[in-house]
Amino acid sequence: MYWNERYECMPAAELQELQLERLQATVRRAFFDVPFYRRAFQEIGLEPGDIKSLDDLQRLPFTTKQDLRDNYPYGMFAVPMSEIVRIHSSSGTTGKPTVVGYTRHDIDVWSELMARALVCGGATRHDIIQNAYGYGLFTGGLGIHYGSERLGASVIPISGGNTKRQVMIMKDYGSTVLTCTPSYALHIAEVMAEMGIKPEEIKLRCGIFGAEPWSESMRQEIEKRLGISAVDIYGLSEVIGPGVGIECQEKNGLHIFADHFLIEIIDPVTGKQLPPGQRGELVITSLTKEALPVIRYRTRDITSLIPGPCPCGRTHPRVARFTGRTDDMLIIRGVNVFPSQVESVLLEMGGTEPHYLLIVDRQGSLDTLEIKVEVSETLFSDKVRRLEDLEKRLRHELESTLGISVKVTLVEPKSIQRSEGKAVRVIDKRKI
Ligand code: DLL
Repeated sequence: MYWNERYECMPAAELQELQLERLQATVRRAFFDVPFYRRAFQEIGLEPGDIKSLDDLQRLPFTTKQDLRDNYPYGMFAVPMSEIVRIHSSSGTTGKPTVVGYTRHDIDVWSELMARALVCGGATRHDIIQNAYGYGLFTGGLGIHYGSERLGASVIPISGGNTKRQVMIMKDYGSTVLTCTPSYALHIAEVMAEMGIKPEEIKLRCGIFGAEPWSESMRQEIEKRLGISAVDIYGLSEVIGPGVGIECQEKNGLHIFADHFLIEIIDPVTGKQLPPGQRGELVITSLTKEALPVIRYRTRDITSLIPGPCPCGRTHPRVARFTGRTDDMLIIRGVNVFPSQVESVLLEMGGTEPHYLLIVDRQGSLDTLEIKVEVSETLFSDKVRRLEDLEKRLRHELESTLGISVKVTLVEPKSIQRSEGKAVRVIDKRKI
């Protein structure tokens, strides 16, 4: 049930002591080995010795993605290049990608954390793990791969894409765990159904899905279609990659591995820490990273701390399912809209497929939101009346959830582009 019980279930006081010791070492390393941090600390008159308690974390300045970009590619590294054994980078959908580096020790810690994450998510060394996260600069593929090997499971390094082959291998090789983005899992399920293969004919029992936001209803949909139990895994390249946090079998929030990552939830506007239960931006400080220590890194990911202990026995803090990023929140006619809200409505209503696209545009001075959604095969061939009814019901439900008027366009099954990695859910024509 645990990979490393001593650390995963460490009593709170002991964990805090370890965190403080590691925080002080990280701050020292950042100050002495990264000119960017030294300058940032000196600007506010802060010295490493000033960090005397975990509360002093709040005295440290934030680090942003822009800081990494300004120091592109290697300027934030705390070790000489001769110590770097691996380079990855973030997906970089906007602007220059950020480049991250790992020492041999970093890779060792990452593999260990990934093994821990896989066990927490339900995998064992007896599993056959079909790893359909992309291998390459993206951290998903190699992160899961090294963790699976550390765990001692049998990993199939299939990477993303070639979906029919994914299904064939899943069936023939007897894969028991699938790792990929939730949107790709859904696509695999769809192709499996097209190939006439039923969930009972495969050995898959567990899915470890992340790298993009997904709703609780999407989990249920994927679980049903593949006949598995699915958990949510979180991470980001700037901090390490996958393995920052994951759900346990309780499926009630993601445990953040707090012996390696110190977390805060802040109000993204004021920068002040928020109490458990309140949604805000997740900020992470790495505690053991050598090559690229990050101090109070603003992830832009939105979540909240879940108060109280978890029945699984792990003492590490839990955060709620991510609702999106501060920068993928759409502001439409002054109202905040997250694509995940649309996803929940569509899945709860039924009659449609969980494939959708939000198209934001501007007519004159007025923002418009069109939601394209695929209807299910049976309904599509049905009477026009029923389609009109569905469209009306969807529009009503979406408008009351989002608080703005929307246009719903029902489109043919399989007409929205499928994802093999991170799904594109929004086209904002106002920015083009
Ligand atoms: O997506 C690392 C990863 C790989 C995580 C495999 C999980 C599984 P990046 O490409 O740097 O790294 O993108 C990181 O993806 O800041 C979030 O916005 C988003 N993200 C990652 N996991 C989740 C999740 C990898 N479980 C960015 N829920 C992060 C919601 C997620 N968003």
